[in-house]
Amino acid sequence: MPAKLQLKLDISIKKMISKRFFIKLFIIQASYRTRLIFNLRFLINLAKKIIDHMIPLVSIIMGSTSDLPVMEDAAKVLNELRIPFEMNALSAHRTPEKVEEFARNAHGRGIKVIIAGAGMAAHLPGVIAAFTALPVIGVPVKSSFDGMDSLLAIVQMPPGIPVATVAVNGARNAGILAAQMISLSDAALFVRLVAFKEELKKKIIEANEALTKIKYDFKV
Ligand code: C2R
Repeated sequence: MPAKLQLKLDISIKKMISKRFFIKLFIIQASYRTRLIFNLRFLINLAKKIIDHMIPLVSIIMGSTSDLPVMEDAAKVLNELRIPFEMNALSAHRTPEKVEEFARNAHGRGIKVIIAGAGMAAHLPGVIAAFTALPVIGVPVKSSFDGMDSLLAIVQMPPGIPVATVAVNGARNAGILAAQMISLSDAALFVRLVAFKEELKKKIIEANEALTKIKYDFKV
């Protein structure tokens, strides 16, 4: 084959190869781009779904909506700690079947901790604890006898069916305790709780500074 013809042939082959190479490269790049866009879209949609349909981890139950002024302290602290929760009124006395149904299904719905508050003959937390192996935190609500009736009804559980009882009207502590339980398997929440406790220290330091400014003749 004459040298000129050979040279032309070589050039056209090279051109063909480089064209093909670039086309292939373009196709590969395009497929990666679409895959990346697809993955991003998938992640954005997932995040939206999680935000829109948060699954509650804590269930706050109260014997009556008259307990709400106390029980909303639990809701407030769970909100501060960014823990999804639900809130409902149920009564072991007035709606016993509903209490059983709720307690039996709570674990299956993804609930990790139940906070149950009630006043007077406060059987609600104990009855819930009887139907589920989930941890139940009881909040004695003060409505009569300074809350002693509900405190004793909640705290004096028979062996085998514990209810972690907080102080009378101590719904905020119930919320914090629930968060601490959940943080055992949620490292980010544990970090938030450590920061939360640090804030409490600051409050006492500030309170002591304020106390030093109060003057009495005999205060040293
Ligand atoms: P109302 O204000 O509705 O009359 O209720 C409630 O928690 C509330 O503090 C008065 C009080 O009754 C309490 N209650 C219970 C239960 N159901 C309602 N202790 C229960 O099932 O234990």
